[in-house]
Amino acid sequence: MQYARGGATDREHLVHDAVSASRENEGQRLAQFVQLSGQHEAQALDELNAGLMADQACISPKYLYDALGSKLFEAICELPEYYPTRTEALILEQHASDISRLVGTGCTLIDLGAGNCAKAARLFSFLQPAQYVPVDISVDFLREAVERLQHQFPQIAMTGIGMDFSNGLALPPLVHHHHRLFFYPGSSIGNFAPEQALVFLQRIHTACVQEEAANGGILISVDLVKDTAALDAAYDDALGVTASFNLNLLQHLNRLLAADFDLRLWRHRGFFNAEQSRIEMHLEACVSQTVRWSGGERHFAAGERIHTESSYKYTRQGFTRLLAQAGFKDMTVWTDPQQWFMVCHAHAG
Ligand code: AVJ
Repeated sequence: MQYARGGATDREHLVHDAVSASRENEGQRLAQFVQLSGQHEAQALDELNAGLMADQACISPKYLYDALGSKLFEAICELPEYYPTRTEALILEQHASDISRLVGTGCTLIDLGAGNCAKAARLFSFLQPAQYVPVDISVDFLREAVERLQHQFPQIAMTGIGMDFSNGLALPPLVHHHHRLFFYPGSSIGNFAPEQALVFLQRIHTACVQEEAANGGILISVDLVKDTAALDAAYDDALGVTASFNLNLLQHLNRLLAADFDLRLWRHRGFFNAEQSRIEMHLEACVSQTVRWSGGERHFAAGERIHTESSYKYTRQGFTRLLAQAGFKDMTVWTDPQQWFMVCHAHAG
């Protein structure tokens, strides 16, 4: 299969770089794929550089998801300690008919952070979307998943979009306005601090009602506050998969920045910070060392950390309040019997 490859451009906003479709299997429905460049490459490098040089070094969690990182995250989802994935799957399975009654059929299903697209695929038979629009930063990973899925569901028009939506949600015109359902599963909204989560939800709300489109809504999952031991275990598993996922970020930086991080000199930290109601992931220097990369260098003392992820945990009330503040109405909430995780549907108009 051949694709036109769109690289980063130096235009200011999200630019429609490349639309492409599979040429194999003429006569069969072809998945479209659009790659959007949200940031100058140089700007991204500046951001990484600034993060590494900050008093408290930090790197955005989006850098966890190179091709290997996306696979390691899939492995995390299989871990006994990592309850969110299976709990969400149970909730979605149990309430799929309720969801389809609220949403109706024929929607434009926009899947934010689609990854392997498995969660949305399980809803297809219930929702019968007219268009499926998986969006993910991990472009090659997504492209493969969409191709596979299009063969499986030839009746659904599929438009894969490779983009970083953390700074804006400018979708290309190929994405229908009619009856949009934004599906934001996995509790990924937790990567935003609550103030930023509100801004992001407002952007989704705007994207639902644009062009006077009717019937817009959101189907979103949130991880709930629970006892600390369960949270700690979920982000520091016995097998060390989360540790590998976190450490792989350094490997990604080595490639992006021509850095010389020695992965054996760093260790994973993952724990619940109750005051901030968030999981924090850090990479901690095991020994004093100097790291060099193209454009900078830094000395790290033993025990010094790079903050790589925050994953905010909400209460049911706290999160529905946020949705209401963003303009959403008619909330329906489903949880598991332990109330560890929640899935929420709300209408935009
Ligand atoms: C994909 C952001 C929802 O916060 O639980 C899993 C990422 N990090 N284990 C989460 C993650 C470590 C995950 N989200």
